[in-house]
Amino acid sequence: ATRNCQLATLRLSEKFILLLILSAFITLCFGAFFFLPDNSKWSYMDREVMTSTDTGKDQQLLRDKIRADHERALQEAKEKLRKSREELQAEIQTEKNKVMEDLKKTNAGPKPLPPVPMPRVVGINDGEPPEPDVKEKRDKIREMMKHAWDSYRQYGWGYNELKPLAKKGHSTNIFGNSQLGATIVDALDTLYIMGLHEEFKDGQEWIEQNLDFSVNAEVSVFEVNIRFIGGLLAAYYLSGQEVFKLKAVQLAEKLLPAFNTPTGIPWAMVNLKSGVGRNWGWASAGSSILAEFGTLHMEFVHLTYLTGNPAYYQKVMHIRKLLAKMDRPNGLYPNYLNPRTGRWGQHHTSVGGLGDSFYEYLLKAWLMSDKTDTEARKTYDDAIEAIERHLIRKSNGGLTFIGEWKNGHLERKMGHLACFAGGMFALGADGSPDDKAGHYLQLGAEIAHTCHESYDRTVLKLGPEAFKFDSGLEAVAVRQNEKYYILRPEVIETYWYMWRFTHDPKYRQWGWEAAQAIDKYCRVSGGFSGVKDVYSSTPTYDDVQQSFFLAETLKYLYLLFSSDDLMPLESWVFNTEAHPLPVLHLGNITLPGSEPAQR
Ligand code: DMJ
Repeated sequence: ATRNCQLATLRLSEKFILLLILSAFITLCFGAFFFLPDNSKWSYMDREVMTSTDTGKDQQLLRDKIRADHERALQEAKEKLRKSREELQAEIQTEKNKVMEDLKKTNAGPKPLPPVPMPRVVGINDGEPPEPDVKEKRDKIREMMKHAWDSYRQYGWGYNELKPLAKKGHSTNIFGNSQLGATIVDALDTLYIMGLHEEFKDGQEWIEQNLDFSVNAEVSVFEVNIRFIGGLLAAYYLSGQEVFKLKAVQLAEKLLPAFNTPTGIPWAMVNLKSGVGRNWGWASAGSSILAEFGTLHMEFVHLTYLTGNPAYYQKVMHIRKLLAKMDRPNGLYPNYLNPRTGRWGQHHTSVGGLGDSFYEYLLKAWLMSDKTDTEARKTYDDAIEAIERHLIRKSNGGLTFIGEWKNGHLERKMGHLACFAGGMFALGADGSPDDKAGHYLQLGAEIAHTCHESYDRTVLKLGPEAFKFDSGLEAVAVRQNEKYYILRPEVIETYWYMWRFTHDPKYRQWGWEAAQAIDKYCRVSGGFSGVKDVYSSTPTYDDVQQSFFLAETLKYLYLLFSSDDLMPLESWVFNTEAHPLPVLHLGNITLPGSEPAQR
């Protein structure tokens, strides 16, 4: 065995030596080819080429090309070798950057959206009233908008809001710690409707270049939806500029993780970067808020319409279905719902803060669907009936008010926010059951009157945040922390709807009173500010110009002094931040994911 092994080893080493000789020979041949003078090589190749073709001209061209390529490659190599190490490194870096840029363009670029027919967009220009005195008022409102915008442009540009006294940017926790230019997005459609096109273009440019939602910020899902998605969609429908649609969709995608809860009821807040959601610490037992998770429908239906992605529609319909299955104390919807357990939190019902726009969006879902979403209409009618029975009362002085229901007890207090309901009742009058259209229009008028009283009974002629109907008090605030006015729109919003449905001149009169009071007491050189006490003749300012002042308050005032053909209510439905979205003729269109729900 040992001998055999030795023989095998010997045979192996012989083989190895033979292999070595062979490879040395091959290397020699190659070397000879490369080290031979150029001429001898080319003549060999020429011969080869000549024998394989007959056309001498073509062969010459081919030879020239090969020669030129060879020369160029040699030249490039020489130049590279002459370059310093730094130059070479810089070149490599430039190449790398280019590759990265190309990669970014292909990966992170906005996904193209499917083309969908543009809904009918009518009445978006002009609206000049025939009466010269009304036109004058309208011009004044446009001037106020200019002052609010220009001040923000000068002192707060890119920040969410403006501090008009400190003359610098401002933000609140609803936008996380981000600077998302909330005022720009919120104001765009008002600028457009007022014909302030230069300002609109300026805002559009900022959005194109700066609005980026890949930020580590924990934002309010509701606020971002109504102000940003609503604002961007309205700007898109009015101007037709694709950028607004793309930004709205990018943002909406970032909100979707908020729905990852055991019930599908979204968290109040979501981190735009991580997608982690949570609820407000102050909300009853970790609950989500009715007016927040119930105020997504309009924007989300439009998102599904524009993207073809059924997810948005399905999310909001899931919320609706879940609510429909739940027991409601006295037929009322409590403001708090736990997204983990799917159970109501504290039994507190209000048409003001925490509840308000949930009811508004039921009605508007029906209007926005060209009145085909009858499920939404029915839910609205039932909810309003319960509200009328349990929350709406007449004061001793004859003022109709909407109180708040707290664990079986009616608190005779109405918030400024609840004043929007006058407009909602009027808007929902047509189409209400049992021929109650007249009744709801009347109810709208009574709420408008009460809210006007809450303004008229103050020193500044501006309404307090909340007012009572108790112990001889009628429509006045009692507690110091309820006496402020922060440029809110709700009362003016109701005046506008009432004006559209009745043309009673008192609504224009009341709107003008409010506009004058705002101009007199809230205007400062750096914009408009909220005031801390509407009962004090020497106003102290809160130093915030809220973005909704430009989105809503000034827009509703402007529309109040315009003719009805501007933004006709048959074609447009205003979201809760006054961003107009066109009616979708859902009788003729099937939304992706909507098939069973529409029947
Ligand atoms: C706005 O952001 C919206 O109208 C919302 O529905 C509640 N109120 C504020 C303005 O007061």
